[in-house]
Amino acid sequence: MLTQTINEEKLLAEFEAKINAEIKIEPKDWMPDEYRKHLIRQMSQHAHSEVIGMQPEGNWITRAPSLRSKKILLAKIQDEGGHGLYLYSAAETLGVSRDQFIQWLHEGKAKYSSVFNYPTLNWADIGAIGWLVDGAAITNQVSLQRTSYGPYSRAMVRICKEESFHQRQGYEIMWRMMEGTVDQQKMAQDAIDRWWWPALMMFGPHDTDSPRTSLAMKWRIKRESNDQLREKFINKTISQAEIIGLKVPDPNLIRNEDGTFKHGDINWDEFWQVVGGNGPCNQQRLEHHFNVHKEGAWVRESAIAYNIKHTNNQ
Ligand code: BYC
Repeated sequence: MLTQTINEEKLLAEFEAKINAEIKIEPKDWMPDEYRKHLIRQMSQHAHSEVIGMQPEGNWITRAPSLRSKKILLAKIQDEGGHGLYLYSAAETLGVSRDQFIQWLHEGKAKYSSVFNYPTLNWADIGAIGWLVDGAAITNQVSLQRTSYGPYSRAMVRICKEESFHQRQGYEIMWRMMEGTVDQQKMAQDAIDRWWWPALMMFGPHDTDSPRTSLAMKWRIKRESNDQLREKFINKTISQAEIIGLKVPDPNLIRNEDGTFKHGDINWDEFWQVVGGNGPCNQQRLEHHFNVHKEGAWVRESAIAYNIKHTNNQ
């Protein structure tokens, strides 16, 4: 027993020394159970967010206002599906199967980002998602490129490249609408009014109310805290809004002397309601995923059958 404890202490010290030296932890390396569990939870939730996040945008593929905008939207949504796949694969290196991740999602045991439980009511919402939701996501993901777990970090490098295109295409939609008719300008303002606060909530609770942050920062899973990232996001986004004539819906926003901003109070009751399954679209999103997953079973079975046949013939 004593030998086992000494051995574990030695392994933990080696693990932490690697992290402090910025050496990535790889799947076959020893890691504390808590580190593995945190990653399984965060990475699978991240993967689910990418895949569930396809739904609010998918709603507008048939109604995109031009062939160009339809092609861009289709490509973007496909990218999100791809991000989900990289992330599920990276999370599987921690010893949990993709089937298990999906089952946890369907049973309500795994979360996905709160922001995808809001509806997309008009075309400007597609602009707002790209600009604000992808903009918030990329702020977090740039930081996660330096996460201590190798497969997660490498998935983030690739995802960030695509995400920056997503952010720009969303901003372009908003900018075009602000150059358009008064009705189009109103639609754009209405979209930012509805998406601003959910985008700020994506970063999670304030640091003082975030139970997971302290260990995640110690082991460099998270490199910046929820509040630090949220501040980065508002500081870059508010000037982008001003350039095209949009206003963020925050009457208590403070402009600091150094040009940075302090946002007003976030409605945390709304956040926890949405996280707890009671947002406007939670039920719809999960039901849709469940049904499509069930209907798509034959595709997975055929792929496995093809793979077995192909391998046997080699
Ligand atoms: N929504 O202690 P905390 C995309 C939960 S998709 C729901 O701060 P942590 C895109 C949290 O899980 C990219 N739940 O936790 C796709 C925890 O509950 P559990 C989305 C949230 O993990 C398609 C509890 O609250 N990005 O770009 O240290 C179209 C306490 O929180 C949320 C990611 O998924 C939330 N917003 O920090 C367009 C990023 N916030 O699990 C775009 C990856 C908190 O203990 N994830 N909770 O029951 C992360 O970076 C971190 O997990 C978080 C939370 C910052 C979200």
